Amino acid sequence: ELVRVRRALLSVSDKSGLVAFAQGLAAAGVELVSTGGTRTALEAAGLKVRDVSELTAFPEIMDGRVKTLHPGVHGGLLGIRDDAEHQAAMAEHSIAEIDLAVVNLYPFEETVAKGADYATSVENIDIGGPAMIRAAAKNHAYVTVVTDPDDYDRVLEALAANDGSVPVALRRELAALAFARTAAYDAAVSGWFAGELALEAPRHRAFGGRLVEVMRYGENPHQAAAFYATGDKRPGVASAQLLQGKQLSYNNINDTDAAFELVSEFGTERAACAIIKHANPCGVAVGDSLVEAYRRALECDQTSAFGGILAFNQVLDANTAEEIVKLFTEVIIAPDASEEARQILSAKKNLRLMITGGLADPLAPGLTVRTVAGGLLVQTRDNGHVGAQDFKVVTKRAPDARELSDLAFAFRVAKHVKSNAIVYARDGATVGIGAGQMSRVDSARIAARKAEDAAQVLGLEAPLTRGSVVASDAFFPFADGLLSAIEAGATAVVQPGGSMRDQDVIDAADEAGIAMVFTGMRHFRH
Ligand code: 93A
Repeated sequence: ELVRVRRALLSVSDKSGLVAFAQGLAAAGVELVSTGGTRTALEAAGLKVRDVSELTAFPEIMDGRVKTLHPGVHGGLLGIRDDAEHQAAMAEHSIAEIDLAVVNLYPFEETVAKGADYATSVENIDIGGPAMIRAAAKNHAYVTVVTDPDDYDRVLEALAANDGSVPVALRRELAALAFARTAAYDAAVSGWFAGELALEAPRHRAFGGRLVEVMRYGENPHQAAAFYATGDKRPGVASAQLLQGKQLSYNNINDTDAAFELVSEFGTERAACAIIKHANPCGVAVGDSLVEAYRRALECDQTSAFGGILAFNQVLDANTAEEIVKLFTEVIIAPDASEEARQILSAKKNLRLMITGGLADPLAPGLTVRTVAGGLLVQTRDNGHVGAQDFKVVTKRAPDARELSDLAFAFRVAKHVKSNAIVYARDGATVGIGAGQMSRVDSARIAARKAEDAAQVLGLEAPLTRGSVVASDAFFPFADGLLSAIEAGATAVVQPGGSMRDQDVIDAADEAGIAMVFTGMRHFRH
């Protein structure tokens, strides 16, 4: 089971930790073989290194596109050490055994992230590196493969403890890591292509990501968790910069994503704020200033907003920051924050402030993935968008201009509320949100109840649902949900339509004298 490491092939783009590792290998009596750039780095540190062309009897050609893709390398990595025929082939073709492959890849992900052009990105797709990594990993019964500088020390320790060998358990683990790395690499390449060519079908891309950080725990403390980046650098929680506060938790990342995707729906024309708890909004508003949007979003459900996530669609200013610090908030995400605002927020040590550099594009293509037992469910993201211009009036009364603008606002928010979603809105602010119920009428009742609670908190005589509009993420299957909304005081309704009983629902609306529009598009979100 123990194979003595006599020869190592080193070919790395990320040269961190390389010299110390190679020095350790040389001290353990391992012969070093390298490709051009790696060899230069090692020789500069005074190490004795053979060039890979000595194994291939072939020079690097085509600007390095072909440097290790040769039987002299791949035979040395793949040959079975105790197979007589393999050994004979190696002897016949003068193939030297390679016991250790130290390879990390052309920085494709980083190159793309820097905004490189198409040709440069393509040139950074490593071919020879993954081939070597996969060959060494396949032959892990004899060969050790290292793809991450973080593992260099472990390998040196293993060599020291095992008389110049790497135990099979570590070889197996490193092989597993190697395939995880090449899988993530190819997923990044396919994701880049899908983005460049606007290919939307799930079959156009593989799924994978690069491990960015391990979290202290997952959704609950007894669950382990990690964050993987897919390489997509569009503005959002994955690419955002954390300006202050400790690392985000699993739930924080999930909620912050929900918050930022929602607030990005409003573009930059008017200031907007979304407050999120448990991935659902508990208040959303637009306003003439960010602070006004924040205050109005907060009024929707101040009780739930405690310890929430705030998202803004414009540069966070001092006025808004002054208001925010009055309440306990977990995370703020915004395109940017002024110097003054940063100063004010810095007083709150545990508050996380994230800046994205821009807004997410709600119309952008892309895929969403979730796991089910034994599989992945993949779909194109919900980039569907209907505005007031798409609404079809189905009642005798048409909504007036104010109602129309609130209907568009409410339906946009409803898209980001877990189904069944009911959203009451008035003057560009949510006034009651019902989320995640198994029956639509329950969501309608809960939203109205929450508006009553809010009225009490604010000291109002009547809940703000009086004279509001209401949005439903999917059609009302019966008139009961609508009747509940009418009872709460809604004067206009937006819903997709398409129920067998649409006519019952339209009749109920007409009878109450309210206006109703159909969108023809639903926004389930689970
Ligand atoms: O261009 S390649 O796809 N063709 C190859 O034959 C090849 N062999 C190693 N890229 C290849 N590599 C990569 O070169 C390695 O994966 C590593 O990232 C890099 C190391 O090159 P250098 O030692 O010249 O810096």
